[in-house]
Amino acid sequence: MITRIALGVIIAGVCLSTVRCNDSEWAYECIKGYCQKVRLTEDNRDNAVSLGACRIFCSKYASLWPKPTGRVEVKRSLLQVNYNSIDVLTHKGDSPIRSIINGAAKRFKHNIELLKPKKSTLKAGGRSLIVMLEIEDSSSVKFLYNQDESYSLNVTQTSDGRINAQIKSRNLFGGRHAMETLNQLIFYDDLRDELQMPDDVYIEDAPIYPHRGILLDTSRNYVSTDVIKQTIEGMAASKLNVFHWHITDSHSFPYVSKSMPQLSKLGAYSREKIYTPEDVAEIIEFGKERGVMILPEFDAPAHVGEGWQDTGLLACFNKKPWQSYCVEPPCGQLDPTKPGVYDALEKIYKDMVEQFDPTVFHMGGDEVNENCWKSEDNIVSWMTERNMTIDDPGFMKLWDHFQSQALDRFTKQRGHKLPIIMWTSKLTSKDYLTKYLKNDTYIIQIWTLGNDPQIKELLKNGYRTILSNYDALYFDCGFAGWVTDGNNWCSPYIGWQKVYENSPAKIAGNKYKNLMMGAEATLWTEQADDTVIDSRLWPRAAAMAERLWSEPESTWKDAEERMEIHRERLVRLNIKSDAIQPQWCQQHQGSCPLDGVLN
Ligand code: NF1
Repeated sequence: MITRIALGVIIAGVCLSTVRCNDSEWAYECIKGYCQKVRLTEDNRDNAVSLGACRIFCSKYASLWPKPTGRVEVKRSLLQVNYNSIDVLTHKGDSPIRSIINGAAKRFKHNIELLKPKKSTLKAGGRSLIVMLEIEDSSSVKFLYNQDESYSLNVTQTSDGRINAQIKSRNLFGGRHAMETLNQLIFYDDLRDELQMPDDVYIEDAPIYPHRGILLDTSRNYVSTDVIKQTIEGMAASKLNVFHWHITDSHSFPYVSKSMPQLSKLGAYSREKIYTPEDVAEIIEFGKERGVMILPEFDAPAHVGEGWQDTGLLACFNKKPWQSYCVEPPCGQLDPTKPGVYDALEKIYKDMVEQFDPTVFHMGGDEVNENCWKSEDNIVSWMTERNMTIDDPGFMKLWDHFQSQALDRFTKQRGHKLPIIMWTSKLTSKDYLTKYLKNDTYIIQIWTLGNDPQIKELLKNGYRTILSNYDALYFDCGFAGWVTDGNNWCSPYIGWQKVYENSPAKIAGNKYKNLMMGAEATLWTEQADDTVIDSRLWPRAAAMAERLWSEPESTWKDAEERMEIHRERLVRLNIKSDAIQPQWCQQHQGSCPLDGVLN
C-alpha cells in the first residue's frame, strides 16, 4: 500500500489501520510557520500531522541545523522508510576514502536507529532508502583550508518505489555534510508509529567559514577519551569541523610523548589520566569518520609546568605568590635561553607530526609573563650579555628568539611549512606583530573582546584570524570563582543567543571578511570535567555552528525553534546538552519568545 501523505491530506488512510493513531489525543497544525499542538477529534483524525512531520514542512528550512546557505526545496510529500533496508553506496570502489565512507555510513544508519522510540517496535514496511554518494575527489581525506565543503542532496522516488538520495560533492567532507542533512530529514511519526522522510527534496549547501571549531582543554582537568569522542559526535551533527585539542598546560601533562615519556609519567594527574598513542589514534580516526580534524596545540613558552620538573628547562615553576608570575596557579614557562628547550620541543613536535599528520598546527603563545623570566637570574644575565634590554622590547626579542627556533624545529619535523596558529598576546600587538610574525605563516586566534581594536590591526596587516572572543565564545565563564569567592573572571554566563549573534563578518567588517577563517568555542576546564562538559558545550556550540556555517542576517529569534529541535537531536546522540526552555515551547512554537510572531 502506498502511504503518500501530503500536509493535511493523507492519500491512503494509514491512520485508520493503526491503533496508536486512534489512541493519540494530540497532533500538530502549522500556523504562520509554527507548529502548534492541537486536540485530535473524530473530524481531523484521518489527516492528523505528527510533530515530526510538521517540523519538516512548517518550520523554517525544514528544521535543518545549521540552515543551508543555498536552495532548500522540500515538497510536501512523505513516505515511510523501511529502517531495515537502508544502503549507502558509492561508485568509488577501492578509493582511499572507502573505509571512512563505511564508517560514516554505519554512523548514518545508527543515527536512524536512534529515532526509534524505546517502547515501540515500529510498524513494519516502508520504502528502501538508497543513498548514492558521488564524490569527485576521493584521493584525499586531509583537511585543508578553503577546500570546497559544498554538497547537493536530491531525494526522489524511483519507479519501483524506492527512495533515492543522491549526494554530489567535491570531496568526502561535503559528502559527509550531506549525510548529516539527510539524517535530519528522517523522523519518527508518533501518530503512525513509523519512520518517515520527504521523498522530493533538493538542497544545495556550503559553509561560509572554513574553520568551525571547539577547543577543549584536557590539562586543567582530565577529559576521558569517551567524552572527547562525544564532543566530536556533537560537532559532526552540527557540521563543526575542527577539534582544537589544548592537550597540555602547566597543571598536568596527560599527553604521552613517545620521545619524552617522562613528561606524562611525572605530569599526569594519575597513571590513568593520560592519552596514549592508541588513544590519540582512536580519536583521530573517530574524527575522520565525522569530518572533524583534530588540531593539536602545544602551548609554549608559557602554560608549561607539571611534567617538566626534571628537565631543568623551566622558569618560575610553581613560584609564589603566583599572582606575580602568572595568571593562575601553578606558574611555569620554558626558559628560552636553554638550548635544551628546542631539542625537547623538536621531540614533542616529532611525536605530534607523526601522530596527527597535521595540515595546520597550534603553538599557543598566550599569557607570556615577563616577570617570570625576569625572576630568573640566568635569563636576565643571558639577555644582558646579548644587549637585550630588561623591558618590553627586550622580552619580546627574547620571545622571538624562542618562537623562531620553535618554528624552525617544527618545520624541520613536518618537512615543509605549515600555517601556524598563535593566540593574541603582546607579541601580536601593533608594536611587535609585523616585526616578529609573518602573515603568510601565522594565523592569529583572538581571545580578547569582540570590540578590541587589535582585531582590525591584525586584519589590516593581512593576518588570517580565528575568533574566540571571550565575551561570546568562552564557555567557562559565569561560574563560581576558584581563586576567589564570587564569580570567575570572565562572568557572566554567555547564553546561546549571544553566541548565535557573535558574527565574524560584523566583527571583521566586510572588507576583511575573507581573512576571518572562522571561530572556535573554547572550554577551559579549570571548572569542568567529564561530568559537565556536555552541558557546558551544548547547545551553545551548535549556536555558533549555525553562525559559522550560514552567517545568517537574522537574529536568534529566527532560530529559536530550530535550536530547540537541534538540541533534541544532540540529546538523542546521548549528549547531555543543557536544556534551554520548557518542552511546552516546542509543542507551541513561536509562543515563548517575547514579541514573537505568535505573541
Ligand atoms: O584575562 C584575565 C583577566 C582576569 C582579565 C581581567 C581580570 C581578571 C581577573 C582575574 C583573573 C583574570 C584572568 O585569569 N585572566 C586570564 C585567564 N586566562 C585566560 C586565557 S585565554 N588564557 N589563555 C587564553 C588563550
